[in-house]
Amino acid sequence: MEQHYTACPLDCPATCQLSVSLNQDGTIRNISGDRDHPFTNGVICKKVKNYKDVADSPLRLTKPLKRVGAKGSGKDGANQFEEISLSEALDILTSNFQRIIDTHGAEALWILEYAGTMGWVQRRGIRRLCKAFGVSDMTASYCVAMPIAAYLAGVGIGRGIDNLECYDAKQILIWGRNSYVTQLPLLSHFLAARKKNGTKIIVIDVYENQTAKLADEFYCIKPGSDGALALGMMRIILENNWQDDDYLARYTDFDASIIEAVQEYTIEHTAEATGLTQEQILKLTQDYVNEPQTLLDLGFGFTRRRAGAMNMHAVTCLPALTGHWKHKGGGAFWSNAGLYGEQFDDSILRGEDFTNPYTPRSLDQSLMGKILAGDKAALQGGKPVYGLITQSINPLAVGAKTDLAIQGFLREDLFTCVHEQFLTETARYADLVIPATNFLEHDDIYSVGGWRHMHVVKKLREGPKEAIENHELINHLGRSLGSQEPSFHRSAKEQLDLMLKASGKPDFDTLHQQKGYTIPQSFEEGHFLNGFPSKDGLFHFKADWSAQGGEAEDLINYCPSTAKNHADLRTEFPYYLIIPPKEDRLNSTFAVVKTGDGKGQSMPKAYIHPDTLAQKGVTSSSGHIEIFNDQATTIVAFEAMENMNPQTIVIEGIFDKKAFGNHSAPNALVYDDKALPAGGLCVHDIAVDWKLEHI
Ligand SMILES: Nc1nc2c(c(=O)[nH]1)N[C@H]1C(S)=C(S)[C@@H](COP(=O)(O)OP(=O)(O)OC[C@H]3O[C@@H](n4cnc5c(=O)[nH]c(N)nc54)[C@H](O)[C@@H]3O)O[C@H]1N2
Ligand SMILES: Nc1nc2c(c(=O)[nH]1)N[C@H]1C(S)=C(S)[C@@H](COP(=O)(O)OP(=O)(O)OC[C@H]3O[C@@H](n4cnc5c(=O)[nH]c(N)nc54)[C@H](O)[C@@H]3O)O[C@H]1N2
Ligand SMILES: [Mo]
Repeated sequence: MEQHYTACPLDCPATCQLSVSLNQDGTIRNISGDRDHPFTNGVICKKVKNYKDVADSPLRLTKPLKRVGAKGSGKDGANQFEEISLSEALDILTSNFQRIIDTHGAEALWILEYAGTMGWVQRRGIRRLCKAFGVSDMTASYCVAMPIAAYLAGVGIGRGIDNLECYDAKQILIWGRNSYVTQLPLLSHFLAARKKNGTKIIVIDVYENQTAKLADEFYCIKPGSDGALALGMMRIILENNWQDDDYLARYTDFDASIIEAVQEYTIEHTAEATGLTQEQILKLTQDYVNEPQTLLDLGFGFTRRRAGAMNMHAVTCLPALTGHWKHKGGGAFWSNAGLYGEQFDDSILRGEDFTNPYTPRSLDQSLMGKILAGDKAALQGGKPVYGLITQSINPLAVGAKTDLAIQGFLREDLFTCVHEQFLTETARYADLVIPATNFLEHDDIYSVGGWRHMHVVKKLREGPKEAIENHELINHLGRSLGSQEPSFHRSAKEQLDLMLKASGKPDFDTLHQQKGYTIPQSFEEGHFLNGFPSKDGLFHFKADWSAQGGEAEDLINYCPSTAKNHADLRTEFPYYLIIPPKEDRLNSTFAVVKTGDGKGQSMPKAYIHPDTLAQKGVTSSSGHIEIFNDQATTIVAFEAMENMNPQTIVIEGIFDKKAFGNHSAPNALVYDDKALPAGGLCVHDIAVDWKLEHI
């Protein structure tokens, strides 16, 4: 059986290199992790091993759908549809977009894209509409806005050490990342390092997640207290003179003002803020200081909150203070997103090379509910949105305030086109649904966020006859709306070839032949030993938040002592709800086949501390609870969990709304208040109350 080289298109930092065999009819026979790839190393997660359940699902959309009847007149208050041909669908799309441009101007159209496919050309090409016509652009903020702000403020770029240095590390500190669930190949390297070298694995989280269960030590802290913990550790380090003065002088902007700033974080105050004991804080600090070869593996998880960027910045100060960056296996890693920006110039994919390109406003995806509701600030004082096209995103399931966003889609004066593989929650509310190809059915390149490799993969089979790839749909729209740009006549592969050439890299076929491109990185570059990639070459303890999107007045310069969680600002809802990823699904991608109502399927479940249950007189360790705040109410089964922060409730995974009966899905409880300094989706910063539900 022929094994084909391809890559996982899903939004996980591992971005595994896959070996796929197909049946004669093109359906998937087998998927495995490619052993040739040093980072994938033959390991893939169970869900992608079974990805054929999604990629070849009978639920796959094969025909375009047009809304019939009034908006919201279908089952469950969504729309009703009839099947139409692809050419009719393309005509409807063009005529509606043209009508809106003629009536309101192109600014009244908006694009939305995100993480359904991480392929560069299929994902980024939609932005050509903004450059060619002035269609409103989208600010991608969901999970990247906070960590990127933190990295730009301190390190100067979003990249870090080579994760495979875990084999040189003596200790790995996994901070706010659930690697077992969210990036299994990396964790399997960590576990192999432990087996081989006795490397110690420490986890800092707010509940005993599956990664914490495998760790040697687990520190369970209060949500949002990571900044306080880091500053408390810094105070102990400075008090004991454990800092690396030479390193600080040569590589950082450290001065006496930092010593002054951390004084507030006495061990008593830090214990109070984090919920840890003083002994724990001291031990963690000593263990960190005594082992320069400590790899800090920083997750998105602890940044998904109002002050998440500041908390992450404070944590990145630790290896700078101790000089751990200098050592093999030492330093920190969150993502290598910035490395690809240095290596590949994607401006051709985005249409930035167009003649007289427009620079339209860019509306924040995390504010979709407000934007569709006509909120002036969210619209940046510009036109309301009258037309929308989405690709590779399911915003009515994954965003904030999803009930409000659904109301937006139901607006009579809004035209929505959803380009999708499935009739998702968002597609169900669209005026027009166009079937999309999947990763086996188009060419693309995929960057490995967790390492330093670009996969370059070719289409392996044809998609459904009436499906169209993202790139070709945008090509069609560009041409039919009258653009003369040659870009709208090029294939995905031609676009990629031009991009690779502009980036000084071999062409698509050559790179495909050699199974992608591993970015060379020296020890010095990975560890910033020639200086940090900031303007002055220094690591910044003193963050200039105003350069990262503003609102500096809300923050003190370099420490988050004034910054609170959104949840702390709503005292009438005293519990913290966090809604992180779950092992058997990836964002909303598997929710279409794992609906939570089938036999043997995983169901949404809330983990809650027995003391919290006791606060409301609940003595059973399972049952159902209603969880609510001022935005929405959801209902889920609960299970008591001892090893978690007592004020916290955890619901893992994104499920179809139907799994919550007549109630809202948990994302409806997510606020769209601004995360500092540059926005983002605060899925782990939700204030709620709860009560027992008798069903
Ligand atoms: N409760 C909760 N909500 C969250 C999060 C959380 O942890 N908890 N995490 C947030 C984060 S970090 C992220 S990144 C977002 C991700 O949310 P999204 O960006 O919406 O990502 P997915 O749900 O993976 O995929 C969206 C859709 O893309 C479609 N798709 C896949 N490939 C293609 C393609 O080639 N073309 C087209 N047209 N469509 C395609 C899939 O069918 C899928 O329905 O969710 C956020 N929402
Ligand atoms: N199986 C699976 N894998 C995924 C995804 C998925 O949906 N399913 N989504 C993918 C995407 S888009 C992304 S962005 C990544 C995200 O992956 P991660 O970086 O792992 O982020 P999360 O899973 O959101 O959160 C990780 C941990 O942070 C913890 N946490 C929450 N608040 C705090 C806090 O204040 N302090 C500390 N210390 N910890 C806290 C949560 O309890 C959770 O255990 O995963 C990717 N991988
Ligand atoms: Mo994400």
